[in-house]
Amino acid sequence: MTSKNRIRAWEITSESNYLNRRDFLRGSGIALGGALAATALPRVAEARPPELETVAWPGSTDEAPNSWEDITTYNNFYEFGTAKEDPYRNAQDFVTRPWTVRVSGECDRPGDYAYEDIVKPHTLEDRVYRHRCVEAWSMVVPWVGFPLGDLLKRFEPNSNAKYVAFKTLYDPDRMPGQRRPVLRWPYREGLTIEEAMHPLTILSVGVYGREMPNQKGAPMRLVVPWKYGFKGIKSIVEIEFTQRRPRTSWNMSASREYGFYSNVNPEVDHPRWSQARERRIGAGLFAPKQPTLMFNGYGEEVAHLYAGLDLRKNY
Ligand SMILES: Nc1nc2c(c(=O)[nH]1)N[C@H]1C(S)=C(S)[C@@H](COP(=O)(O)O)O[C@H]1N2
Ligand SMILES: [Mo]
Repeated sequence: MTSKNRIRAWEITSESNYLNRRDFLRGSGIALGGALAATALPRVAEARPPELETVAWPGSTDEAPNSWEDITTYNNFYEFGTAKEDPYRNAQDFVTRPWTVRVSGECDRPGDYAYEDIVKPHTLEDRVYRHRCVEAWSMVVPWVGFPLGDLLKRFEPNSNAKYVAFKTLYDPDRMPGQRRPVLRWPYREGLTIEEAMHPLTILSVGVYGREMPNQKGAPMRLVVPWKYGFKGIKSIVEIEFTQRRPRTSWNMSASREYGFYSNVNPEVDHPRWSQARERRIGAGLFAPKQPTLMFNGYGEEVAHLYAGLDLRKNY
């Protein structure tokens, strides 16, 4: 079934609440601060991205997704600024077509692939995942995507491919945050080949049944639900199969704080704060923090990937 002829859980819950709330606020002229902080942001010209044809993924969490507004106005995307609302403000005019991804390294089908070549052969699924940032906040996001492994297999990785490295676009004219050395650009991330092939790991091309909003990582980004959010590299232009473990941006800037694995782990604190609890964005100002789950709640599916590893050392 496609998105045209069925109602998805979030269509009856959060998105329509979101629309109603916006209409209500517009009608009444009330500006609510604090609890609805995002609503009080000065509006920028925001066009809703086009709808996509999708199917529901049976494994989605049944937690209520965050509103469209939460997931598109509270973001980390340092290429567009370091404040949470900067990507919403500064990425609206970012043009992501045409878009090319360079595939290289230990595989038999390297080359430059257009966005369409990458996405067209795959069935797009609505996958609602918990999303946990290392800053101890979390959301529930209705991603649109497909298993990254299904894509990677098309490039025919060889037996030397032990890791997969990703890079974000480097273009300071289009990504103004790159004019300052906040990170060493381009943003880089990496996974072991087993992590990259795991069926929960998706290449995401949208949220809420629509194409990816720019501030969320258009046109395509990684989503690894059992890892801290920073592993989810946005606006990918390079995929490389490597024999050696690739360097990653946050590890390069603060290796004591950000390891290669970055599995969500309530028992291993960030050196500067506890990781035992998290604040659910949108739960309201006075909502208590909730306990963080090992592997963000996906342990049954992924713990075997780390059998025998000391997770205190391999953070
Ligand atoms: N290219 C790029 N990817 C990135 C980031 C970034 O600054 N640049 N921030 C990361 C961090 S820290 C998080 S928590 C998630 C945030 O994703 P979201 O805005 O969809 O919540 O994106 C990750 N991917
Ligand atoms: Mo993050």
